[in-house]
Amino acid sequence: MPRFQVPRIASSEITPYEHYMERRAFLRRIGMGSVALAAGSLLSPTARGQAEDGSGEIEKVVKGKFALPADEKLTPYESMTTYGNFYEFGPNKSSPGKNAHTLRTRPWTISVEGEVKKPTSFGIEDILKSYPLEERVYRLRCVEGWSAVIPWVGFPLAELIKRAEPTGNAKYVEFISLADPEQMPYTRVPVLDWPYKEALRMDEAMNPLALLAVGMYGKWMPKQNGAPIRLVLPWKYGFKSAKSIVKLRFVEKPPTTTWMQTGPDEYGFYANVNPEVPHPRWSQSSERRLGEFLKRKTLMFNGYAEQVASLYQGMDLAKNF
Ligand SMILES: Nc1nc2c(c(=O)[nH]1)N[C@H]1C(S)=C(S)[C@@H](COP(=O)(O)O)O[C@H]1N2
Ligand SMILES: [Mo]
Repeated sequence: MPRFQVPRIASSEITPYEHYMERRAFLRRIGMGSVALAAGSLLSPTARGQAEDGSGEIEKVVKGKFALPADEKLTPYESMTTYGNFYEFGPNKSSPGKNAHTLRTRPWTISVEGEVKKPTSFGIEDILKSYPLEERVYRLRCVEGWSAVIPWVGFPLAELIKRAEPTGNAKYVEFISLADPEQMPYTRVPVLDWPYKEALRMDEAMNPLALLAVGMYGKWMPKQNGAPIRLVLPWKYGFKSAKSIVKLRFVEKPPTTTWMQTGPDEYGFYANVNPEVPHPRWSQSSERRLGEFLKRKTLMFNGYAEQVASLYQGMDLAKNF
């Protein structure tokens, strides 16, 4: 993964979380939520499950138990939709924001296969009807050294896995992204080995922090951020959080993921955020939050040690990076 410069965004552009929540509550009261939040778009608030991506406020979001970390501010929506990685749409941080509009997210089917009692598939609409959505403010840290704080909207991955009824042989779960050359121009080029694949050990996948996200900032997921459904694993480097997922496969053997295949010495299976284990080409001890000037120290497990450290007890994290 090449390394790029993090753009500097004036701190005056960052909305403090309380202001953001107040503004949203206010806009909702006056019935203008989606208008104002869609940055000028004149769409009326869309019914749940009928939304277009990146537009329309999501109704009925429960405020989750994960609030904004103390002393931290939300990353501006504008930065999160114009800066990021989604290699199916191009090699630069600005590519997804420019190119992802060709992604078609309806109809969208997710299949569940492998070590499950009954392989099945369901549409995104079924998913949106089946799981209550909650908001969780999570840090995200990219392996390249930039980070962000984002209010995601989604539901626990564990809930979907429970309903899939994995067999006793299911030790890992793979997440496979869409790779359609007609919609994703860079899947015609061997930038990576398509489709994009990620995986978790079952106990990691069942951890309550692991989220399947369908929106952010109170709105449906923008295409460039992985619409209509993506992973969010806040204790791991950003590349583990696969976007635009079309398949979950339960398997017995440890799977090879896209980035392990691309650079086995640089990207491990676990990819836990760890300031003590440097990437072979750069340190992981500090990070620059999008919109901030000074670097801050990177926290073990990105600050989520309390929730996840027990998963890795007894493992040598310098070897299992
Ligand atoms: N399918 C797919 N998922 C992906 C990627 C990608 O290139 N393709 N990039 C990953 C990386 S490296 C990061 S840092 C995050 C960025 O997500 P964001 O743009 O929403 O911050 O998405 C991850 N998920
Ligand atoms: Mo990343």
